[in-house]
Amino acid sequence: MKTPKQPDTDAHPELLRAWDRRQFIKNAAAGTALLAAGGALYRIAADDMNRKARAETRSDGRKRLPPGQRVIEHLKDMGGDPGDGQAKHFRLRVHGAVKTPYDLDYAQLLKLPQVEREADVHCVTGWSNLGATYKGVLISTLAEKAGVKGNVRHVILEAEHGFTSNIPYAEATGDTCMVTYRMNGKPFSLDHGAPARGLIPDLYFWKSAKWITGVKFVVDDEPGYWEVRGYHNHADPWKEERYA
Ligand SMILES: Nc1nc2c(c(=O)[nH]1)N[C@H]1C(S)=C(S)[C@@H](COP(=O)(O)O)O[C@H]1N2
Ligand SMILES: [Mo]
Repeated sequence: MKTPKQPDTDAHPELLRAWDRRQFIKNAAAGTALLAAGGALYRIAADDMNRKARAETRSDGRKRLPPGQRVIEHLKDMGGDPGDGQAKHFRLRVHGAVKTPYDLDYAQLLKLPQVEREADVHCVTGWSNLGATYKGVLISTLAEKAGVKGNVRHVILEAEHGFTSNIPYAEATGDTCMVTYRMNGKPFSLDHGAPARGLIPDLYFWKSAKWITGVKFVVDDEPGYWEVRGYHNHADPWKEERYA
């Protein structure tokens, strides 16, 4: 990899401030400033973020950055069909092969045990967002309260307008998988799933249903919206399980 070179700040004095790395990475990732004058700078800063991430190893021994991914500083809006985004209309149905199905409104969701987890997310289109803090209720907490039957093997996240995603039960009940309503202390914007979304960080991000309306525990798998449209049923980023 090439060593970053300081830009010609005599010719482009406006780049001086941007050369401060933190400031620059922020601007570059927001896609705002400097692209015209600073195309080269943009690449340098991105190289730097990616080099750092590629050198890191997770506590589970996997590389921080899965193959074929590059780091960006914010979630990109990947679209989808939103609900109205309002907490007062939120209902989460917890159901399926369980002893006690139940509905939660937003206040009831907040009364369950809350967790905060730092997580990396990886979009199948090639971007990753690293180290954001998500707050919410673990899917394992929802499962426990429902009394999941012994033969359950899959979890279906359900969202507004019929979107679904399917996750193996053992993975969906992992320590970072949750229904989340805060990212870095802030509510999600409507584009990103307000008032609450699923979060399954260790599978490609399409599994993380925005505008979540239900968590269903099932015995037999039910491939979801993207899974029946050519995407991989499992979606492990470290195995590049992108397409079926
Ligand atoms: N309800 C719903 N959730 C969804 C989607 C969708 O279309 N509808 N798209 C998925 C995809 S393909 C991705 S990559 C992520 C993107 O989340 P973001 O827009 O917050 O980055 O949401 C996932 N969750
Ligand atoms: Mo996606």
